[in-house]
Amino acid sequence: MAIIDHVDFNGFMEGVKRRNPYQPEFVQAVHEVAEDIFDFIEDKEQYHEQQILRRMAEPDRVISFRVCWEDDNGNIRVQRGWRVQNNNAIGPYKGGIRFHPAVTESVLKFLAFEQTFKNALTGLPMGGGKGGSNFNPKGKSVREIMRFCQSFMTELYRHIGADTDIPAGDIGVGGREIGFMFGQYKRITGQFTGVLTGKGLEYGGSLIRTEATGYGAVYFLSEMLATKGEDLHGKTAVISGSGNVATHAAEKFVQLGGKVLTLSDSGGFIHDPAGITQDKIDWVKAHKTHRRGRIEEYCEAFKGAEFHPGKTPWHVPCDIALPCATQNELLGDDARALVANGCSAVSEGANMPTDLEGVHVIKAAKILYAPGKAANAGGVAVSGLEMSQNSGRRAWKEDELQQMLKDIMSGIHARCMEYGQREASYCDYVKGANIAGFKKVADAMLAFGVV
Ligand code: NDP
Ligand code: 2IT
Repeated sequence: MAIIDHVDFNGFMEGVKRRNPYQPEFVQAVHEVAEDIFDFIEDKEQYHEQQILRRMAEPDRVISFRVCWEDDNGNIRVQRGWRVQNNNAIGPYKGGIRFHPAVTESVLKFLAFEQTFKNALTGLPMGGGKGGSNFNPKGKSVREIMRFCQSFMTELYRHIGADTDIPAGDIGVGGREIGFMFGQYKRITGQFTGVLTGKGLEYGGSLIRTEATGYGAVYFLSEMLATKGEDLHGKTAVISGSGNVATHAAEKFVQLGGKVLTLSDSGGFIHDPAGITQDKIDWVKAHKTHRRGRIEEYCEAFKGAEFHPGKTPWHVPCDIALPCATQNELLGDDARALVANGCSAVSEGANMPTDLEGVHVIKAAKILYAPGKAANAGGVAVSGLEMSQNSGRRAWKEDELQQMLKDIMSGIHARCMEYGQREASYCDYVKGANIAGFKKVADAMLAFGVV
C-alpha cells in the first residue's frame, strides 16, 4: 500500500518555489491556479494519489537553444531561444511565440502552464506550449527580423510538427514573422503542413485569426454582462496596449456601442475623452503595427487627447477595464482604483496582466472578472480552427468562423459558470476557469496512468 503524501497548499507552493528558483512569473501562475485547485480536489482522492497538479506544474520539457544572426552592419548577434512543451494530455502542444527583451524561461514557463488550462477551456483538442526569444524586434530592419526568424526556426523545426507542437504569434510575433518562420520550416523540411497558425491567407491561414483574441475578450465580456441583464451600450472602457489584442478589443467594444478612452504602450498611455473611434483605431493599427510608431504620437494626430508618460491607464474612471498589453501590468493599487471608481467588469486580453494582489482585490469586490485563460482564449481557439482547416485542406467562410468563435466563447463562459458559480448573484470566473481547465486535462492524465 503506497503511503500517500497529502501536502497542503503551502507545502505544495514551497516545493514549487524550491524547484523553480528565480522564476517568479512561473511561481505566480502556479500559485493562482493552485489556490482554486486545492479546494476542488480536497475530497477527490485520485487527483492527490496520482499527483496530478504536481505533474502539470512540471513542464514535459523545456528546450533551450542558441540563435545566431547577423545584423545589417555585419555584427554577429547571439540570442537565446526556447520552446516550453508543458502538457500534451488532450492534444498536441499549442501556443504562441514571443519575441521581447524581457523574455526569460520563467515567463515562457508561466505562459505554457496557463496555455494548458486555456486550451482545455476552448473545448478543442490542444495541449499547452509556448516559445520565444529575448530578441528585441524594436528598431530592427525587416531583413534583420527575417534573418532572426530563419535562424530561430533552423533549430526550432526539429521540435515541432503539425501533430506534435504548433506554434503561433504572441508579443512581437505577427503575420510577418510567422511568414518568415513558415518559409524557413518549409525550406528545411520540404513539407507544407499546418505546423504554424496565424499564417497569411494565401498559404493556409484562417480568416479572423488576427481579430480573434481581442474580439473574443469582448464577446466574453458581453456574456458576463448579459448575466446581469446588461450590454456594452454607453459603457466606457480603459484599454492597455496598442498591439494586436488591444486594437481588436477596442474595435469590437466600439462596434457593440461602447466608448474606448485609453490605449497604451511601454512608454505610457493616451487618454482621449472624446473616444477612440474606428478611424482612430485604424490609425493606431497602421501606425503601430506597420510603422512601429509610438502611441504618444496619437496626440499629434488627434487633438484633445493627452499622453501620460510612464503610466498605466487604470486610474482613469471607467465602467470596464481591458488589460491587453503584458503580464503584471495591473497591480494591487490599480485594482483598488478601478473598484473605487466604479468599474464593474474586467476582461483580460493579455496573459496574467493582474498580479496576485490585484486578483485578490478584484475578487473581493465581487465585480465581473474574466481571467486571461478564459477571456483571451478566442485567439488560440481560431488557431485550432486553422489547424482543422489545414488538415481538412479547406477554408471556412468568414461568417462561419465568426459564429464558431462566438459559440466557443459562449461555451467557455458556460464552463466557467459551471465551476465558478457558488452564489446566485456572483460567479468566480477565475475559480471556474481554473477548475474547468484542470478537470479536463487531469481526467485525460488519469486515463494514461503514470506517464
Ligand atoms: P503585440 O506585440 O501586438 O502588442 C503588445 C502591446 O503590449 C504593445 O502595445 C506593447 O507596447 C505592449 N507591451 C508589451 N510589453 C510591455 C511592457 N513590458 N510594458 C508595457 N507595455 C508592453 O502583442 P499582442 O497584442 O499579441 O499581445 C498582448 C498580450 O495578449 C500578451 O499578454 C499576449 O500574451 C496576449 N495574447 C495574445 C494573443 C494573440 O493572439 N496575439 C492570444 C492571447 C493572448 P510596446 O510596443 O511599447 O512594446
Ligand atoms: O496566448 C495565446 O493564447 C496566444 N498567444 C495564441 C496562441 C495560439 O496558438 O494561437
